[in-house]
Amino acid sequence: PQSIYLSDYRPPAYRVTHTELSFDLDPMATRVKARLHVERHPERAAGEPLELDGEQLTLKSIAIDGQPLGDDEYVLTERGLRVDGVPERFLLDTDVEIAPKDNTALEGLYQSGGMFCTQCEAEGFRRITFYPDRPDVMATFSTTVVGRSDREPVLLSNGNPVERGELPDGRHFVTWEDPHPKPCYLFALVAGDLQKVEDRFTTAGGREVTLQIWVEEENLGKTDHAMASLKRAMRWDEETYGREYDLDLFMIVAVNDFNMGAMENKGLNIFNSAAVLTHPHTATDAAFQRVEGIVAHEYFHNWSGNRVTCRDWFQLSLKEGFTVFRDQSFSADTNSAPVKRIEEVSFFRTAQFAEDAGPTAHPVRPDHYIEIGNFYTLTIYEKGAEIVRMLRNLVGWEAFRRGSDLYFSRFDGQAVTIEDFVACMAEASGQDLDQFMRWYSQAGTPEIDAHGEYDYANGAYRLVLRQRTPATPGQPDKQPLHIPIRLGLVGTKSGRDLTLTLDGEYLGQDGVIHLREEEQEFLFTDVEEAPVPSLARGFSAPIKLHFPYSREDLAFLQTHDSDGFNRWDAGQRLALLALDDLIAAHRNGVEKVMDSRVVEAFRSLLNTATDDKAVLAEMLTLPSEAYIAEQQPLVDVDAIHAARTFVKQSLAIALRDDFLRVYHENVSEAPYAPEPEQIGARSLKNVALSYLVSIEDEEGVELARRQFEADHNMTDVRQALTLLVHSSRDDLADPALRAFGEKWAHDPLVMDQWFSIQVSRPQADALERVKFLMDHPAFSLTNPNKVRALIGAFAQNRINFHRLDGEGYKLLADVVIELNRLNPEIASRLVTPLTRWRRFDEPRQELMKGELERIRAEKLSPNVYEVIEKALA
Ligand code: B3K
Ligand code: ZN
Repeated sequence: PQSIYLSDYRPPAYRVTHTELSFDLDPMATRVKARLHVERHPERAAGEPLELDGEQLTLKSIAIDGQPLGDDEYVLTERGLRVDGVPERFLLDTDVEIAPKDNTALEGLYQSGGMFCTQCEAEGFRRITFYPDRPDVMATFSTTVVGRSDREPVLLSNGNPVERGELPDGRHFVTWEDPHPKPCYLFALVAGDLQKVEDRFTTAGGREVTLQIWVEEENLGKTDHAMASLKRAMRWDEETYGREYDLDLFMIVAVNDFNMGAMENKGLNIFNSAAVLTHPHTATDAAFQRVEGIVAHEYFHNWSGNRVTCRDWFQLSLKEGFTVFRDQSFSADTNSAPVKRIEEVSFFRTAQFAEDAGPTAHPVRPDHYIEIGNFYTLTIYEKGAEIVRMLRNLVGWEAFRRGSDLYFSRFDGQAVTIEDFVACMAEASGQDLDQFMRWYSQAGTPEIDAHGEYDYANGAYRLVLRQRTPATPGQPDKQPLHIPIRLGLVGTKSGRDLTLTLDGEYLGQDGVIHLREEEQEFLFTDVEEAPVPSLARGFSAPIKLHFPYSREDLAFLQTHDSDGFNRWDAGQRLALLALDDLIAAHRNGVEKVMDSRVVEAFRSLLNTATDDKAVLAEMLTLPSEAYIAEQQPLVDVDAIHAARTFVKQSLAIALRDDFLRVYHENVSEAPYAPEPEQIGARSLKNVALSYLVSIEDEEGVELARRQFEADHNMTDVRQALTLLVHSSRDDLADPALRAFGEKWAHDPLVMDQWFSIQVSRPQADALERVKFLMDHPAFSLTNPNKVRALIGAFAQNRINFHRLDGEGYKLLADVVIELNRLNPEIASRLVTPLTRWRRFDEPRQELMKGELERIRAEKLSPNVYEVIEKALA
């Protein structure tokens, strides 16, 4: 496989202005007829050959302007089709055959259960028909779908239905027209025996939009939340970004077999059923929130992605980073904003930091790739969103909104670049964003070493910041970035934010300083008392910030910082310091002693009234093993697990009565609603319960058992079941698991949870359980959700995945080898934990590397090949 380079970009030789498609559906032999209205691109010379992408297509016929081409008038290659000597402007007709039923990669047209559906982004359309499969070719589409009236009563595609009718032999057809020019990656088709739930939305401009969610019959009761979320998102985008919907129909379809969360096809979003279906008894609070976020994300793409799209796939973050930022802002507005930010950042710092520090690290705008499917990453999405957030903060919301308006109006209907986007922001704000652009081209997480001192005599505080970005593959030397640091100086006497005066300029009590040099000094004057600095408030930049805080400083910030995010972060830092000592103690075989400052900090949290219970729940949550590992120079899996367990149990023993009280204070019989207040109370109660069960406190275990039995909602049931299964009380866990498994055998999304809970348990039998469950009738290697629920969840089970006998690694590698053949996109994602082998001790390194080499010896898909080569480089 060959790399593709951003620097090689050229406009296409030919573009397509209008695309007519007709599908005659059949599981093993679907016929696809395409008529493309083709013309030479004005920037390209005349006489160049027409080159179309096409994979796994059987060509039946081809004609230009109605004249069939003979075998010697075109060339079929491994990648597609070439025709020499085409006119300046012509109609191209092709007729191909494809086999959706055999399509286990779930790209292109495939069957999920009995239904046909498509996934074209990034390069799946080339598995449907011969086409210039690149985002800078934008055409209007007219699509006719023919199916069997009994098996496929519903036939959907993009845009509006314009004609339908019966055909002989029990077949029927529907024709769809999409008036908005789009790249083929936004094409969609769905056909099957589906039912719909319908609603309406009137846009600010008065357009009456019909909203439909299409599901299999048994899921009809699970669409309310997605529909409500959709309407909220539509209103929010009007009010916040001035963006209105532009068709009379908006459809969402739920499918069970789907590689990702969802896909923003124009007018016909296709969703992984896990990202759309909810019910209080089957979905947790987290799932409700995820559905809301994904529904909004896909809807927001209608502008940031569809109306204005990417020129090439190197620009992927143009649509993804911006759209993630938009969905994050939406969720923050609809839920508890501080807790949303805490969740985002804690995930980001665990998973994106690890990616940015590993062998597959890449810039937010990569400059080369082998397989674009490997670049739907946390870096492109989440770090891209952090960059957009920094831009918003740098230029301020009003200029950002003007920049956004400018971007949408200037580039409507076009395929553009990240420069185009940032240029709009620079133009609207008058700011120079040249240095800022380095965030897009430079991989790796910048580290800031900070120190400060208070000058009592002059009432000044001197803060020194030094930045460095570690080398990443292909980028040994890094340039300084423009890093906005939002900060406060918290007075140690008053406990309040002091006013910030920098170089005579008044910044308020919460200001932003700009680090642009490798090292910079900031001298704050008129600082009345000695402060503790609260740095990078709200995670104002995607950086690692080191400051030599004492534990007293951190305990102080945890109670006094006016920034909720940094209060939480101070607690995390304090816990990490204690964990560090315990990790060292474990390694050295020394007795572990709990840091009483952490206990006191928790005691005070548990005894201080709060109106945001969700934030309190986060503050009572210890850093995860994965996050702790991120902080270590070399990961000691067992020591981390032992230290974290020790801290958790010590807190539970010391504060047992407080946890018990908090539990009881937050039990509620009120009917379930996925609303912030209820969610906060439930998280708090469930965190308290997790402490109690961690020491197998009799009363705590009994509460968990009762919470499971009460069967009030899935959040509570799942937490209770998880705690029991992860404790050593198999006498309670086994019957509960059995009951749950039997009760929900018919519901694949609940069975996913049932799988995950079991294989993430810390007990030594987790691996055996994985093997056993792989033979369970509800498991299937061809269903990505099942693979994630069972194999993916096991790979996150740190002590068991990293077993010293290497059996965890071997199991993962076996599955990767199998999936490499069936579904390369999923295979290359699944292999990620093995690629991080350099982070572990010598014996584990050898074992992990051994498995990577075993995978490398296979005949690999480009997806897996690219990842393995990077991992072993
Ligand atoms: N744009 C899709 C991702 C599709 C990736 C396929 N390899 C989902 C999203 O980001 O909204
Ligand atoms: Zn997206």
